[in-house]
Amino acid sequence: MNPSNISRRAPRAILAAASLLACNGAFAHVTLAEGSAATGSDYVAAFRVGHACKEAKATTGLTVRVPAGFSVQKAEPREGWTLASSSGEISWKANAPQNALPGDEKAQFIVRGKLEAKPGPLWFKVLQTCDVGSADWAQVPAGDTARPEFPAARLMVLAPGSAAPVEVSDAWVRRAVPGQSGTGAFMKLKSPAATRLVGASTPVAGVAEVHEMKMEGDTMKMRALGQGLDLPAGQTVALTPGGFHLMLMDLKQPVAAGATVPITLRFMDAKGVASEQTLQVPVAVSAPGGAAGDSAGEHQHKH
Ligand SMILES: [Cu+2]
Repeated sequence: MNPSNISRRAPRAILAAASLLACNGAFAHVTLAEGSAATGSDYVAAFRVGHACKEAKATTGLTVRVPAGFSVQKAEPREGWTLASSSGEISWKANAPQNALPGDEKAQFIVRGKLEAKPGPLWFKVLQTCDVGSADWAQVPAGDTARPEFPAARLMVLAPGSAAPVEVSDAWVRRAVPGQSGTGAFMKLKSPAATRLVGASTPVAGVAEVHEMKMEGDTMKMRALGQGLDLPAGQTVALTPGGFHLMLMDLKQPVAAGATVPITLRFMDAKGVASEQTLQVPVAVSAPGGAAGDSAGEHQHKH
């Protein structure tokens, strides 16, 4: 393994750990700290355990069923736990109740190996055993929107040199009436690997920028994010009216409700790999699904 890879990974692991503190439902699952990696690369599978099984007080064991396409080089032992590996399985088991992982503590169980799978999702099924009961994180979602109760841990395997695609959902552009010079685009972004939204473009506007809207005293102020917007691995970042947003300025044509606007997002990941994704974004008067509170101000652009 290239040592520079290790040092680059470390800060991200810390970031991931920090984001665990802002605990949300997603971390109830067993997930991989680094959600994407290139085929042919050395990969550190760090399984994050964020809580005990339902109604249990502590995690007492973890068994990872290693999928084809990942060849294990080394599993990291855990103090006070017994590490065992057999063909296709790696398990850690607490030697005594006092070595178990308390439900309110988070830990990572680490397996190093080489990724040989073809690009696409690779699923690691993980059995978590507890003082009471167990949870088998082994369900493979049927589609992109499926949310099984016990999902397996997902690794997005990438072609070498390519960036992990960012998941975009609930995207919309606020309609602009004729004569209006600017409007905003909003969406949710979730990247499997740490990346940054560094820019955007669209044929309907002369300029598209990543903006932040913030209260300063009692005035709402907007500013362009020159460094772009951070997308921490696996975390949903929402672009909303009143928060981060894409500002479309110097509109070339009316942006009418019901129309669709192509928007190209530009990303730069933590390894410096640039990528683009083009979306077809519907135009609406307000957030689809009727999210309240965004009718204040037709998104006038004042700095
Ligand atoms: Cu703005």
